[in-house]
Amino acid sequence: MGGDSCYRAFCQYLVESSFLKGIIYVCHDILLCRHVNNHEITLEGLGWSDFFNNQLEPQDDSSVPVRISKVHRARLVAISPTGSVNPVLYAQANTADFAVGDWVLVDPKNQTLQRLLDRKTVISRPRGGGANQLAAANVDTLFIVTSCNADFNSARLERYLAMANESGINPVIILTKADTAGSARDYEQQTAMLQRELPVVVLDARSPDAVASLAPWCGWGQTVALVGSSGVGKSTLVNALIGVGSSSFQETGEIREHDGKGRHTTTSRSLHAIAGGGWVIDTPGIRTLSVSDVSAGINMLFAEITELAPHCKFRDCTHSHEPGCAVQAAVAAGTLDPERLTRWRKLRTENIGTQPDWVRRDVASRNKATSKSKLLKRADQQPSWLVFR
Ligand SMILES: Nc1nc2c(ncn2[C@@H]2O[C@H](COP(=O)(O)OP(=O)(O)OP(=O)(O)O)[C@@H](O)[C@H]2O)c(=O)[nH]1
Ligand SMILES: [Mg+2]
Ligand SMILES: [Zn+2]
Repeated sequence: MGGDSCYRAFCQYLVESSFLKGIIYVCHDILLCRHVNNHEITLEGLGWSDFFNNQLEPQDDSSVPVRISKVHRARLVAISPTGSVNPVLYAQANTADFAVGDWVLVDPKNQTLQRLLDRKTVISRPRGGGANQLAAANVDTLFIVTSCNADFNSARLERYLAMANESGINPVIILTKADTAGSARDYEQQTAMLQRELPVVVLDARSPDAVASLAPWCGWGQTVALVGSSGVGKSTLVNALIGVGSSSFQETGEIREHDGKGRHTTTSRSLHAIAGGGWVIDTPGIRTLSVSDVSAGINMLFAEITELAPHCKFRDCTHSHEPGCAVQAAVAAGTLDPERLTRWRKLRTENIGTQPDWVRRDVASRNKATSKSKLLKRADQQPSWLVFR
């Protein structure tokens, strides 16, 4: 091999090698953190608001806020208006206590992490042993993604909706792969009936129009997160939002031919700048979703049942066999879908079943007002309102 071809082979190796890609990604992270599409990053643009500002104490004067963009096993990566930061964990801190999207205070001299600020919203999942695995924090809009194919499942979408409602995150259902479905309109109609005033977007995630369809929820200071099964197109949408040529490009994977399921291509959560403004969190595909402690979210999701319940003869009516049941009467009159009632019962039973014993006992003995916040305050614990299994 002559010198020239040796040189070309070496260049080819550099271009293809993961070593070089790694260097490019690191450089990109550093550059990206100062500018997004030539716009200077500001705290407010990153999602900072009065909610966080009001948590600052006089002793925080020497600290600066940064936003977590990646949580690795042993280290955190964060974004700040002055660049990329690797917060140094204090002795007792564990990376599992932090979520992508969290705001933390660091000492600007040595990047030592000072403290975690309270979250506006959070999505979490139990890891077993009572501990929760955090999926994302401080999310404004949850894009619940499913495809116009065998992945579509009303009961699963209702679970995501209950979880978003409970956390105060604005839900939007994204129906991908409209290009492969004969009747995307049918999927859209079924979805729109799941909750009042529910925004539903039908799209081909690979099409250039996808970004415009999602624009109403993305923008300066806004954070959106994508959740859904593996293979529905979450990372494809992230890539569309962050823009062509971005090196924080997410890997996507073909779905399996025999059953149409994804291959769990994305394995960690990450925060990315949207080309048109705002931030997007990509998450790994979820296999099965169970709920826990989402009573208020279920009531909002099934508003038509919630509103009928006070008209039942018995205050603790289960809407199954009781005389004078307004909900059963609505089913008989054809104004309430019996399948909705079945799904409501299943979700509610599961939700009550996963609550701690002390909550169930308090709910059963209806002695006095036992609002959820009072119960939680008493037990001095945060709700685990979402269970992924
Ligand atoms: N035809 C079509 N294919 C799509 C669409 N959206 C995504 N795909 C394809 O579906 C496959 C899976 O897409 P991904 O973006 O990797 O899916 P994901 O939800 O991120 O999957 P995980 O990372 O495994 O959770 C890829 O081959 C995409 O090109 C769409 O709207 N139409
Ligand atoms: Mg993915
Ligand atoms: Zn009833």
